[in-house]
Amino acid sequence: MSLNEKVISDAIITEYYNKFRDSLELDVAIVGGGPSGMTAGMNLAKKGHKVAMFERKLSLGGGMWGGGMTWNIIVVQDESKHVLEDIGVPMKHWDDEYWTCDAVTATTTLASAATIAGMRVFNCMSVEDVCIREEDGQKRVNGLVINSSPVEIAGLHVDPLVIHCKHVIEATGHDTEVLKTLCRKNDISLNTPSGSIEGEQSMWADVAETNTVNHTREVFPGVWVAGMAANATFGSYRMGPVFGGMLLSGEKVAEDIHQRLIAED
Ligand code: 48F
Repeated sequence: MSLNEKVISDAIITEYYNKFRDSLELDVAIVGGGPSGMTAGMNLAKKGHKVAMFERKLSLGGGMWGGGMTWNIIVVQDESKHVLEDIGVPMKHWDDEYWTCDAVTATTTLASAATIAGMRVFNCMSVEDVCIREEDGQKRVNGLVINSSPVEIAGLHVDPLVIHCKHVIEATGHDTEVLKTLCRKNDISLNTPSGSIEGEQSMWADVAETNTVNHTREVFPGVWVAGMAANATFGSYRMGPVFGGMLLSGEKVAEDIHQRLIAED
């Protein structure tokens, strides 16, 4: 049998088109494929929700590949190790409440578990804005404005496309890109002490890990923060190369949105 290039192209075009078209209306759109976004996507997909992830880079994983300073070992605490253990990542006990694992195994296994659970991935796709609506004087985000990352990187003047969703998870990490755009372009107030993004403080791992989970919540109608974005939004400290808070934040946002979706049904 000889291979036919046209058939191969047809397979790619048709399958991608079908996936994209079927994702124009989502339950949950996740921006950013770091540990918090991937954990959230995996759990939402496991609960049967229609969830897609938009990631600027070609690969999922965010800051997870490089452990600390490119030394590719992940450290997590007792209370979060189940997230990786449950999907088959071998964990090694280090000391007291600390566990380690291989960063590449953790990143690839989490990405794999999320996609096999049903999370759709649109990698090489940058979120440049949100879609906003006003009803009865209340504004709400109901979608994402997306563009191909090569278009963004080349600085080409090409208009984006839009997908609609019931909820957005802002998981873009330290930069809180989605929220920054939302605040810059709209006369709105976030559900934070100042009404704006508080901004990240310097390193204090112990406090930051707990705060990351506590600050994982809806900060504007339709927009939830998770991972480092939750930390930065509420002005907490950075925690550096310990990943438990990211995983637990992903779990929490998935559970909270799951409950909301059930209530809204
Ligand atoms: O930063 P990142 O890994 O997010 P996270 O889940 O985890 C943070 C940790 O990696 C680490 C840490 C651990 O203790 O502090 O930093 O909070 O991943 C964020 C992802 O979002 C993508 C970016 O490429 C990265 O993979 N991203 C950022 N802005 C956009 C985006 C955007 N506008 N559109 C699409 N993807």
